[in-house]
Amino acid sequence: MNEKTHLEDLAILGGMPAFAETLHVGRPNIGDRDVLFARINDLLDRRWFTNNGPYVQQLEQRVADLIGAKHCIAMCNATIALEIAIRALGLKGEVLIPSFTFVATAHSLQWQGITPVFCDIDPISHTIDPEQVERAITSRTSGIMGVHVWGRPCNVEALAEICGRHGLKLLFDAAHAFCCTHRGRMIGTFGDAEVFSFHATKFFNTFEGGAIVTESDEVADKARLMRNFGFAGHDNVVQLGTNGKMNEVSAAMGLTSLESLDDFIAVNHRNYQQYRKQLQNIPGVRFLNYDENEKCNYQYIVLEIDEKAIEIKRDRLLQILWDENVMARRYFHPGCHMMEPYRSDPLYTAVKLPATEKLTRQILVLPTGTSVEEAHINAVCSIVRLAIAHGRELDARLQSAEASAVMRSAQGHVAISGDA
Ligand code: T4K
Repeated sequence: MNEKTHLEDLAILGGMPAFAETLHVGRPNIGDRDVLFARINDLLDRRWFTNNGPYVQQLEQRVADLIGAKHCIAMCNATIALEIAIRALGLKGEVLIPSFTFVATAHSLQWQGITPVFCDIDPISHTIDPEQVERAITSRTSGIMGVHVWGRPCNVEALAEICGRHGLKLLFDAAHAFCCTHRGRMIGTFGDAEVFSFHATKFFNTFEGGAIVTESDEVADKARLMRNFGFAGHDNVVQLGTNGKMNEVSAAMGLTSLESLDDFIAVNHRNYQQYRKQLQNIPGVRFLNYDENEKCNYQYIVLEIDEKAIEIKRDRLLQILWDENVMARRYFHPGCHMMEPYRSDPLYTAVKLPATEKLTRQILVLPTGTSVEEAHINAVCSIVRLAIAHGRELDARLQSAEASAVMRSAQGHVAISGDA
């Protein structure tokens, strides 16, 4: 793939796509294959595939040690882990959450008849705004679920203080924040419980997977029971439960990936610095920085495109990148409150979240991870820079091409109708 310097090079104007093979956001990182296959062979020999097997137990211990948390309960994915954490904490009624998050955060509540109450975010940190949270508390509120979006921590102190004052539970959706710190302390150790995602698209993955981490023996005990149908022993079901168990192949992947964690972070950090060098000084584009004094997984390369300051729309830029086979993403457009079932529910008609709605029109997430190389980043950045530098001309040319296409299709329609 080559860097692009002239408008005519762009695939959207007829040039060759920069990438023959599609470049994705969220390409999985893979540890040592031989070690993984050896582990899978072992579990096949053992014929112990799931139900709290030895690999799952090892993974839980290693994650708990890494985080410095008392308990880690591995799950089949983070969505089920959130649902179980919500029940184990006894949340009910209303729970305050951001709308600027992956829809699983909201669904995990709604799925079990709890009302997600959407609060706006702080436009700089992209995390839930404690002032909005405080204003949204009612007599039905039982808790707050903050989301450490992009692995950058919520304002945990302010949220904990509000929870303390109002007697609320504090849960964190830490899906993005494995191996990140806040003020030097590992994420996973805040609030009443936190939930990680180990989905394929996360920097550390178990194919599908997730975990609840907590300091509370009570929450951990409940979560373990709920993960396994409420079984407290053979034939002894002591409460309602579901199936949230992680299987042994996933745990084998997790144990193997843990051994390469530092390499994954080093590659992500290098990619992040390279992107930052090339994109941080473009007027109208805010490059999202990570605090170098904290540990971070650098899994998300995030741009905020200010459509008023540059003369090309975010969605146009997205379309240009897709035509180059760069599948950039606009997480978390359009915001949970604009998705079903929330959008059509009269409960949410009056919800106005200006900071969230503005941000969802601005975000562009670019590919990183161990499958992304220096030359890829140079090519992606050259496309972004070229499109932005010639925003007005590009937009005008594409608009006129689109208008001609509409005209041609309308004429074709008339001709066909005429034939008939
Ligand atoms: N809370 C938050 C804040 C979250 O971000 C998430 C998940 C959750 C909770 C729930 O966690 P889990 O229950 O999933 O453990 C993706 C992921 O599917 C989702 O896990 C993740 N957040 C979200 C941010 O991203 P989509 O809808 O973007 O998935 P999809 O299929 O479009 O894949 C994303 C990109 O990754 C594509 O460009 C292709 C690439 N990809 C994907 C897979 C699965 C690969 O290259 N290989 C793969 O195996 O949601």
